[in-house]
Amino acid sequence: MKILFLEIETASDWGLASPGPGHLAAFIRPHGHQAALLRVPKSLGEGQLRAAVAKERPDILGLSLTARQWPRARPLAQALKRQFAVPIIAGGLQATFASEHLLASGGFDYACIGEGEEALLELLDALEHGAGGPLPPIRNLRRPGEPPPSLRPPLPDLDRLPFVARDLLDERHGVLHLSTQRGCPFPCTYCAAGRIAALYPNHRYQRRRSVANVLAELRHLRETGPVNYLVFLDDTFTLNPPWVEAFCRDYGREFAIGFSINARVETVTPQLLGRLAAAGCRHVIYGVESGSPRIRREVLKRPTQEERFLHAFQWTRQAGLLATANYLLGLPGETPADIEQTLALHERLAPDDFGFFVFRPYPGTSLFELCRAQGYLLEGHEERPLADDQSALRMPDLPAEEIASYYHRFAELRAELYRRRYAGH
Ligand code: B12
Repeated sequence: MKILFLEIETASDWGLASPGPGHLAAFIRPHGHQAALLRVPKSLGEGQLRAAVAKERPDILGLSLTARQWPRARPLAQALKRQFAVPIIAGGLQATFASEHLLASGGFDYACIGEGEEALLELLDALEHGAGGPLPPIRNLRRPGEPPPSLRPPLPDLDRLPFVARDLLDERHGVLHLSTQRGCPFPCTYCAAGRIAALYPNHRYQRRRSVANVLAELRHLRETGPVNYLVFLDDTFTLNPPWVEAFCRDYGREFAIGFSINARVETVTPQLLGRLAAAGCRHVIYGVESGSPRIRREVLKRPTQEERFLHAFQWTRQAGLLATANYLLGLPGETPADIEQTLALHERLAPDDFGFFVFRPYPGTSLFELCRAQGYLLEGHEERPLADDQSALRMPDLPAEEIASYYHRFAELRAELYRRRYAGH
């Protein structure tokens, strides 16, 4: 069977394609199935898409979806369903946490809930060997009009998985992306990553590859093509300090390739940052999210002290690493005074760079439920493609126009930072 994954693009070009299909392709190929990926940029019209899909002659179409991709994926899947007599399956967080809504759209035959490797393989095998009649139920796969399926346990040992099928990732310039773990143990209310574990109440979702397995992939990559820089995609790379120290020791001995990680300020120490820097780490990205202690504590469930942020940024710079801060704007219950506190914290942190994002409630998260309960969600919000500065919420104390104007203020601050840095004023 041949599965064609469609990468539904939402911005002009994100660079990297979704890694999910790369993991699935690596898993199914040794069983005799084929996988390819077709990027669907915004400029590709419906007719061109039809022609490109037809040329690939797939037996099944697969879409990996985040909330942001859904508004564009929905009409495209509906159109493809009318044109092609092949099943269409969606996976990823949108399919996992909004499966009923997704299947009710009429564009999809299956929604994959949670990890997809074994479920997709079982489906492809069943399609190949079935006589075209109805298929038996497959764990993790939900069909239209059916209740949620039972889930198989998470894959017990990540070291036993094949390395990601990198031909599907569309990486450029020798900048390669790696995951060393699945799952994040923190209960942040805005993030779906932490909610995945709750799908598996009787199993441990948090798993990490061994250092040896990660290094084996890197050796293989070095032999296969250029490796100029590594980006670790793990939500929090700095979990489990003994693992990180072992990685730094072994990686540092063998590789001289710079890399970036995501971290949480509570998980770093000057010692750990020093080890990371010595091993080749160049850049640490921290989620700061809000400068308001009330918002951090009550809304985000991240009761980090301001001092901790200041220390972590200081230690990061002292270790010779670039520190990036990410902020969220327009959180439920936020007031202009809270965002002013974010601006004030930003000034004190003085990060080397920063990202700023208008908060979007993602299905599966507790903030999504809170927004619904408070009546903050705009009518038809799921289907609405929103510009970067647009909020999906209508809140009495923080109008959407004010959120947009704070977004532009952050954009101006960033432009100013770069002007100061490179133009000297
Ligand atoms: C790499 C990455 C990116 C890359 C590429 C992703 C892309 N093209 O969409 C880049 C840098 C481009 C990116 C951008 C953004 N990202 Co991003 N990104 C990630 C990250 C760090 C890793 C994804 C990954 O490798 N997962 C590992 C694989 C194995 O897991 P998986 O994708 O869930 O796949 C498994 C299952 O879901 C399932 N599955 C997945 N797809 C499919 C398809 C089929 C057919 C089947 C059967 C099964 C299946 O099987 C897979 C294997 O078990 C995740 C965080 C995370 N930990 O997942 C965030 C994450 C996906 N991103 C997120 C966000 C918010 C964004 C941005 C909006 C950021 C921003 N503000 O600009 C943009 C928008 C992306 C977009 N396309 O619209 C959110 C999505 C939240 C949501 N519910 O929608 C996440 C979860 C981060 C977070 N915790 O908030 N991102």
